[in-house]
Amino acid sequence: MLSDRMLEVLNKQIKLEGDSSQIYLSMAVWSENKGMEGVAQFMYGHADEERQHMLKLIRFVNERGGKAIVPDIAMPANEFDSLKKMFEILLSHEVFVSKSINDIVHVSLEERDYASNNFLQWYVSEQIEEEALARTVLDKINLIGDDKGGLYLFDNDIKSIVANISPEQQ
Ligand code: OFO
Repeated sequence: MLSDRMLEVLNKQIKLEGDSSQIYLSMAVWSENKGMEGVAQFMYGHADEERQHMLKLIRFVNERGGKAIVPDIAMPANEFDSLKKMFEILLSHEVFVSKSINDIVHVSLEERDYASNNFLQWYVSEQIEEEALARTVLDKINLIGDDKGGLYLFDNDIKSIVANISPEQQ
């Protein structure tokens, strides 16, 4: 059985994962409108991944006898100054999500809820990958700078990142 405190922080995280999905979806739309098909594909795929993160938490809360709260849909930013700016926002969002997961892990220890602690380890590892991926992509964008040819290749290359994301990671 989940404690009230544990239930509260898990439900907050459910909302955060739902918001993440919306953020990526908005970035997918922006990229598609700018003709960056590869980036759009990456973002659409990631929006689905975030929804899976939300669902995994929902199922866990219910399995532990709590009541998962399905969050409202908040409208994310839908205009970005540049591709670089968009990926900077993405990275800082993932850093924020990692911090939130760490805080929940901390609560699970304080509550002596080792089942939740064990479950949350998956999110801890996932966040390491999410942050690393965002950093890698941003590094590539910084390397490209204003080179249009480089941007074209980048848009193509990012499709292979989508293809390499294994189903277990989603
Ligand atoms: Fe759910 O990991 Fe990104 O936000």
